[in-house]
Amino acid sequence: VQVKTLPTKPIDGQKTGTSGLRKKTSVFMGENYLANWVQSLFDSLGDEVKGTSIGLGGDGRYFNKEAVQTILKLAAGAGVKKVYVGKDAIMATPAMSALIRGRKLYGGLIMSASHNPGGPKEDWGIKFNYKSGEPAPEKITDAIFGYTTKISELKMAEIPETDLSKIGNHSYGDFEVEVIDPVEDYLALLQEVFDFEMLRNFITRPDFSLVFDALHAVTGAYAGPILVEKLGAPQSAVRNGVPLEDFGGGHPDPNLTYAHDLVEHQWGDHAADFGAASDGDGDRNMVLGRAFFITPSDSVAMIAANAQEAIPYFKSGLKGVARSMPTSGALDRVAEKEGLKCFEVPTGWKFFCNLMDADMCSICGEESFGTGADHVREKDGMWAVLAWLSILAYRNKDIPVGEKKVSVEDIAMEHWAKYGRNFFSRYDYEGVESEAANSMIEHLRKVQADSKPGDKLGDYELETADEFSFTDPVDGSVASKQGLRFVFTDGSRIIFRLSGTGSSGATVRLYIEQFSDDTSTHKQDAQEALAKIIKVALDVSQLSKFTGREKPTVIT
Ligand code: VG1
Ligand code: CO
Repeated sequence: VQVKTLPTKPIDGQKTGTSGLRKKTSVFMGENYLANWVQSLFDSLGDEVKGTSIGLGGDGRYFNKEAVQTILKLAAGAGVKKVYVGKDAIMATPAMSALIRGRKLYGGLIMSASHNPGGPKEDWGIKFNYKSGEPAPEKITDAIFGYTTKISELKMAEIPETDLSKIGNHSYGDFEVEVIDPVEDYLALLQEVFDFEMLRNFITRPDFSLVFDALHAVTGAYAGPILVEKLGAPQSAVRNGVPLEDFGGGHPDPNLTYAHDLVEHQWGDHAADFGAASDGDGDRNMVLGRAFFITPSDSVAMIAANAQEAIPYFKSGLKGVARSMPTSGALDRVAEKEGLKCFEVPTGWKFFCNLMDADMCSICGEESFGTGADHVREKDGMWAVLAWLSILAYRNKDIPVGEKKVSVEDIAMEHWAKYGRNFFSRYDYEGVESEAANSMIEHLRKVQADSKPGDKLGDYELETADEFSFTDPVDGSVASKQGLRFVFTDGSRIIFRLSGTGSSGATVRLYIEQFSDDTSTHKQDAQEALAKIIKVALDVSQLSKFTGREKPTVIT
């Protein structure tokens, strides 16, 4: 192909956060904004990327289809041999991870701002996943950022627009584009992980019902082929199942606030036995029973506790488990009882991936509705849904139709009776002024530095206070300043950190956890159980004084 060299200039602020680069769509649509970042990515990969094949796709949001054409020109310009693009530019994040691994690709680009709203006035984003399907490690994202600050030219191949609406091959000289079905490889992998026959038998029972809310995001493209066609769920089980460029005006974030339709349904008269939702790019999940919420920190623990029995992929046991630091210790309790290693990493899926590559961890999770396993190197919403359905199917396989089944709530209550319950909640304060948020964190740093074991915060006695820092046990890399935490002698914790996925302003996250092994408390509402310690957290941080906020935007 003919490659044209175009002059460009560095643009400020192209630093990736927790998961890729996210900005307002209009920013990305500005002159060379996207091209500069993608060129910097290819520059940082250098000769290594020449002659390789990569994947490309996204969550269906506004501007993705246009962005594909720019990225293809730059890929060809960088000497990439072939790009596999999802039809209609669709590819869920875990599906991209599966594609990279399954087809041994060099890497893949995912166009998504995940759970952030989409549209011309909302957010856009892009992330790069590397060879084993994992989100680019900081070594790569730092290098990309370095290049964005000194970029001077774009190398764009002169190729025509590729029709993304049809599956098929396109050759432009020595550069190839193949438009592929975004579901096929991923579904094939899920069929290796789960017992689809057991799932189908269970899902088609006349006394079982399920609803899945795709929130008009990418899993709309997956729920039909997987849940309906393969597993026999009725079409009506899939809600908001058509991916839309603006997610129907909604916030494609599967939590109790933004997935309000589903929540209403599950707390209403026609609730299904099982309810679930996924986010913009299909890596998050929310699991509900009838009027019952499984907090993600519990979800990963409950899946880990049941995986060996219910999921063929884990039939010879788990290699280990891992959670992000703010995620509750429910998983640690399972690990301890079952004799498994449990790792604690910073927030962000990339920190799990070395552990998985080194066969040290099979299942991992984050409190932020991310759950997954080492079949891919991303959190995986549909995997979590099928994991829960597998547990239900397994537990109900000998219960005749019409008799009382084991419910989501039963599984949770039994789990807590056995391992104790880690009450957990997260308060998000979105759209806070950056300066105010930073001052609050500075204040907390001081409080932390001045505290010592035995100090009293309210009724709680401090065991340690620190700023979380992580040394990767596999490659020794260090990530510091990953959240301020106050741990009390009874095991309760309060944690503060700032979000790294916003597109403007700051989001303060406050995480609260408290353990109870007294079964008589286990039915309590988390907000009630945590009321006292939440007050301590708000007092110690002086959050309302710094941010002017009396209430969080989102509580999960
Ligand atoms: C948030 C979550 C984190 C998650 C990340 C990406 O990051 O807290 O656990 O890995 O989003 O998820 P932050 O820095 O905003 O707290 V996704 O589904 O938005 O790619
Ligand atoms: Co996501």
